[in-house]
Amino acid sequence: MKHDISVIRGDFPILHQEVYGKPLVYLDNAATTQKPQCVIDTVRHYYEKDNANIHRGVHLLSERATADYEAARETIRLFFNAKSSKEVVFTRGATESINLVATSWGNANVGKGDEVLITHMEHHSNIVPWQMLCDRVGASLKVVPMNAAGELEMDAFETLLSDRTKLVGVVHMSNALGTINPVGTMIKKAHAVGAKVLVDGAQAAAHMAVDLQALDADFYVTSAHKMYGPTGVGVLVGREVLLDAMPPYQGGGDMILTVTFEKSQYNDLPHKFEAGTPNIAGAIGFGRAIKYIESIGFKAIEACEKKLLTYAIQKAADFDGLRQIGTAGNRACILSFVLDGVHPHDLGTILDREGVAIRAGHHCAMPVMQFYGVPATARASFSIYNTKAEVDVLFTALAKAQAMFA
Ligand code: C6P
Repeated sequence: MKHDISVIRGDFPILHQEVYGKPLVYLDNAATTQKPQCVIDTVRHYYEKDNANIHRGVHLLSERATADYEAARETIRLFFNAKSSKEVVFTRGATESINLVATSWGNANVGKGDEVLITHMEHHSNIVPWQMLCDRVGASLKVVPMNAAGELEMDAFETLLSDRTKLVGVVHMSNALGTINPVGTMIKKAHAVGAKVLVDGAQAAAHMAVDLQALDADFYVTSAHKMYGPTGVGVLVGREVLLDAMPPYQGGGDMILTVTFEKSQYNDLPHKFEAGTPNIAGAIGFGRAIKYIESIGFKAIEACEKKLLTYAIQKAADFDGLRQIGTAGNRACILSFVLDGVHPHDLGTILDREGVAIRAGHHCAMPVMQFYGVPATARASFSIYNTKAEVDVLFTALAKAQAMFA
């Protein structure tokens, strides 16, 4: 479909407001994207017409809620080209998905002397659960270094891989730098030494097509709220044979077939990993968000977002005193930077008064900040509804901030 910016902006009611008397320029999409009306309507419709618990009731509302929840799972399966809906586990989001794998798969498959290999540009969500696992079982955490541009050192990656490597955890697209990592190549090399691979797709999934069968990842995780969907819901897409062999992550309702005081028999996939009442409205809203992405198509999304990023990068290069943090050849949608003489937090506050929402901080990627020797960066992150005119507003506001601190 053609990317008609005015139609797309019209889909997002929140964008049409003023903050501090200025038109809102929302450039914090890596933190969370805004929601189109169709997603808002879907969640609202669920609560107005269908609200019931799933997989339990014999009444019509429960049947409708269950059918919509499972239909959302199928939509997500098709979107990621997973082999089976058994491979699509609803979670609270990318963070919970990684914790699930690190706990359930990790406890069963990683032991003393083994290694977990992650990269220097991981989000804390893809560092801390592995650190916790290594502490529990006596394994070591190894880190693939990156270069000054914010690209992984692939030679070092190959050197670090060995038959001790049990798992490689890698971010598909860095939230702090925008770098898109060569995950396909990394998966092949990791598999060659017998390691499994978890790809953190929290940022990537809204910006590029992900074909999990082609990619051959063992685990892929993401969050709906970065893909125009609701907060508090996401998925773990895992290889069926691995998920099947993994013990449950949490015990409770819906994840069992039978329970006696002596023993419980666990439910089939994917329900084995969905203990308790899930975020039903969220999952259904996630399915609708994916249909929304599909209605635009990644060809149009990538073309428009690339134009916008190229424009922003050029403006940044021409801006005196601005240092870009992360200049990888293959990157998407993120402009991370520091401005001479202005702390990123002050910058965030001044920009806010100009109507421009960015994120300032360490972006839950403290090792990236340590690498560049900065406490924080300012980060503008773009989405399908942003315009060049908004990028201009950002840079006008930056000039104002610079002048205030001069
Ligand atoms: N990054 C950002 O502003 P959750 O919180 O579970 O939805 O997603 C965690 C997560 C995992 N991996 C990556 C690459 C991420 O970017 C995030 C979330 C937000 O950059 C909030 S810190």
